[in-house]
Amino acid sequence: MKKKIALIFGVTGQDGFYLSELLLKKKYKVHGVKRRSSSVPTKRIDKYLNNKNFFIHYGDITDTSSIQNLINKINPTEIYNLAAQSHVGVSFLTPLYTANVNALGVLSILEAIKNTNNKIRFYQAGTSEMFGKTIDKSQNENTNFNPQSPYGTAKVFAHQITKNYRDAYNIFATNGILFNHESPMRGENFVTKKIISSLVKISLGLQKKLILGNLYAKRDWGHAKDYVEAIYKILQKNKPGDYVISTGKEYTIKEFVNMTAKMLKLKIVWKGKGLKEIAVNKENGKTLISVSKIYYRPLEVDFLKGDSSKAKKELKWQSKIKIKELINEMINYELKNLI
Ligand code: NAP
Ligand code: G4F
Repeated sequence: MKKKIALIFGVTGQDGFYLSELLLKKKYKVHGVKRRSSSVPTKRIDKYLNNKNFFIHYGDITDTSSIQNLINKINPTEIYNLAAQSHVGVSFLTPLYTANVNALGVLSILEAIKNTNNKIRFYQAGTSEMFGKTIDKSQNENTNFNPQSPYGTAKVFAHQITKNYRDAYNIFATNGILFNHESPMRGENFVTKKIISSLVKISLGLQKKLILGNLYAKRDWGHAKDYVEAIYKILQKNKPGDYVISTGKEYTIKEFVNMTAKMLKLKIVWKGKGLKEIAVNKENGKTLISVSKIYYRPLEVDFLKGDSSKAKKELKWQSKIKIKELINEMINYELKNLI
């Protein structure tokens, strides 16, 4: 049988790392797109660079010509669009840029598919941030979108335009609606990675303090390795569709801190309220964690908890890795990299 060919935009990111691993195991030829950067952007995917089925190309989803040229050259069976300015907080500081990449970039890929080969299957990396401020206690494919950031708003456009190209041009265009997923490969400025890497250093005496923003937002955190399996399954269905991918469990940021501290045997006690809230070391009274306004966002998504019943039924997918296993793996990765 002819090898399937995948083209991944966003291959250098967290999900790009795990998706490449999965597709290479499934004997795909994997083509990934990296952006030009002044430093080496392929740190995460270094280990694939010598694989004879892995190919890397320069490109950018805001550059329509580069997308069109890559599709013409590679003629992929499947395109996975993981590329995005993926930080919600940063999207308030760079709203036009975020819209350009996260909304128009997606339209450029869809246009290129339409004009080249409308048999190419397409996955768009949608997000629970599209639900934003919601009244539904848990969110599924029928929950209304009410995004609270330039990031979420741009992703709603991407979601809708993907559906639009599916219906108008009969393209196998699909949307994942993925809730937060983390791993040792997570970017440094997302809250889970920041908490774990700081508390590991604090526990070893290598850092004095961790400063966070809103401790009371709730998130539904899964493992990226589980979630790329769902992404793959979405593209293997007979019909294109949209799927919520989540664990169905939610925790506050403070609960995440407490779980991490406990695993590191760091004894902390919380004191105070609001911007004055702190966590002190129970043994010596020193402040280990405090709160600063600089990490608050102009608007917050207070809670997110997914309902993945559709994915369970139609994709036979379920999140496997539990939150404590995820934290444990992330802690061990940090420790290994400090030694
Ligand atoms: P990530 O680690 O931030 O990776 C984003 C990737 O997009 C990187 O490879 C980045 O390249 C690339 N990129 C950014 N702008 C680009 C552009 N203009 N052209 C081409 N590539 C560009 O994000 P992730 O956690 O892997 O997430 C993957 C996708 O899923 C993103 O679209 C994100 O919005 C979405 N998502 C993530 C989550 C989550 O919890 N992780 C949940 C829902 C949805 P550089 O390495 O050069 O920066
Ligand atoms: O880790 P976060 O930055 O992730 P956020 O905003 O939920 O977005 C992530 O998940 C989305 C899926 O729902 C993705 F679409 C998106 O690409 C990204 O992967 O923040 C999580 C929560 C927020 O409520 C934030 O206000 O943690 C709160 N928080 C508190 N202190 C902090 C901090 N967030 C960050 N990044 N840094 C802090 O110091």
